[in-house]
Parts: sequence; structure tokens; C-alpha cells
Amino acid sequence: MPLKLYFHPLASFCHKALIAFYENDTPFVPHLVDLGEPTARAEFLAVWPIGKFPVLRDEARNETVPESSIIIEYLAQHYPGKARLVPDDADLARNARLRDRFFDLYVHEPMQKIVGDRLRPPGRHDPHGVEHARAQLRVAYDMLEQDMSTRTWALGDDFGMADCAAAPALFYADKVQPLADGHPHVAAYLQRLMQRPSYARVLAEAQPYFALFPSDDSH
Ligand SMILES: N[C@@H](CCC(=O)N[C@@H](CS)C(=O)NCC(=O)O)C(=O)O
Repeated sequence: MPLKLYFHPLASFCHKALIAFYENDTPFVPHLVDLGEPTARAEFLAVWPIGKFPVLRDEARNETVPESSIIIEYLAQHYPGKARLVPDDADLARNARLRDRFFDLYVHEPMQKIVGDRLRPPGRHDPHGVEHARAQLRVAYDMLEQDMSTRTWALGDDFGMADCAAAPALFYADKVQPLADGHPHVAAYLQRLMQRPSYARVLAEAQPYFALFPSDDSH
């Protein structure tokens, strides 16, 4: 099996890459990395010293591919399937990348900031940073509410890369800043994403790990 994915089932950016694999039933070997385990951590850092997953290793092409968006692009280029996650049309592809960036930078990263702050030890919290992240999420939610009032998926009718990015970003963002508070179209979009078989499978596989998620600020 030429494709090996370094990942963790709870990790939101790993969800994004897994959706792309499952959309096309692309075969791969899952390699679960426990970053808290020193040997596993050292082995992973030898592959990608930045230490963030997902990372794809393609032995057949002797390529190491980090970054969730780049993994999706790589699969679309070298292991294409029935789901065209990156559109062939250049303008549509640019739009897909813009929406992908939007979800990563303005939903996913603020969500990570809020969740990450819950994991900090007492006295090391960053309330200013968390408030900034919450304000960023509010702006992103408002923009999405308008977009999703007329669309099924992020770009319209076809599920694609931007939806892979949206699913985990909104799933976890909703836990720290609920969408139901004034964003019904985005909340409905999240429901569609969760019911999509590829993401439903990712969530089912993450289920045994959800107890590790810091569900409130008391962590
Ligand atoms: N830009 C990266 C972000 C990856 C990322 O933040 N991964 C998190 C898990 S969701 C991670 O590896 N965290 C471990 C750490 O920072 O030590 C991508 O798109 O893949």
C-alpha cells in the first residue's frame, strides 16, 4: 500500500484529509500518532519536524506531503476519484481554494485558539487572544450565514475541498461558539456535513476519543 497517513482520529485537521480519502474510497494505511508518547512523537518529528498532522507519505512517488489542503490537492492530482474535490475549471478551483483558506484561517484557527486555551495550565491563559478569536468567529459566522442561505455546499451544488475544510472547522467551532445562536443556515450546513457519509465515518471513528475534548473552560 503506497499511501500512509500520519494522523489522530480526534484531530480536526486530520478529519479534513480523511474526508477526502473517504469521498473517493482511496486506499491508505492509517498511522495513528500519539504525540504524548515520546517514541511516537520522535518518529513523527523525523518525518515532519513541524510536528503537526495530517502528513501523507507516498512511498510509490517518494513524496512526503504535509498540510491538509496540500494533501487534498495531491490526492486530486495523483489519485483522482469520482469526487472531483478540486474543480478542473481554473476559476472554480481558485474559488474552492479561497473557501478552503477561509475555513482554515477564520473558523478553524480561531476555534483551535479557544480549545487550546482550555488546555493551558492555570495562570497561563490568554483571555485577550480568546476574545479576539471569538470576535473572528462571529465575523466568519455572519459571512457564512449569508453564503449558506442559498447554497447546499460551500461552492454551491458540488461537494468539494472547501467542504472538507468546513466540516471539522464548523463541527468543533460549534462546540465552543454555538451556531444555533443566530446562524441557522450555517447550523443546517453543519448538519448536512455531518450526515455526509465520508464525514459521518470520520466522526464515528473519532467517537472513542471525544472524551478527551476539553468541553468547557474548567479544563
Ligand atoms: N495547517 C495545518 C494545521 C495542522 C494542525 O494544526 N494540526 C493539529 C491537529 S488538528 C496538530 O497537529 N496539533 C499538534 C500540535 O500542534 O502539537 C494543516 O492544514 O494540516
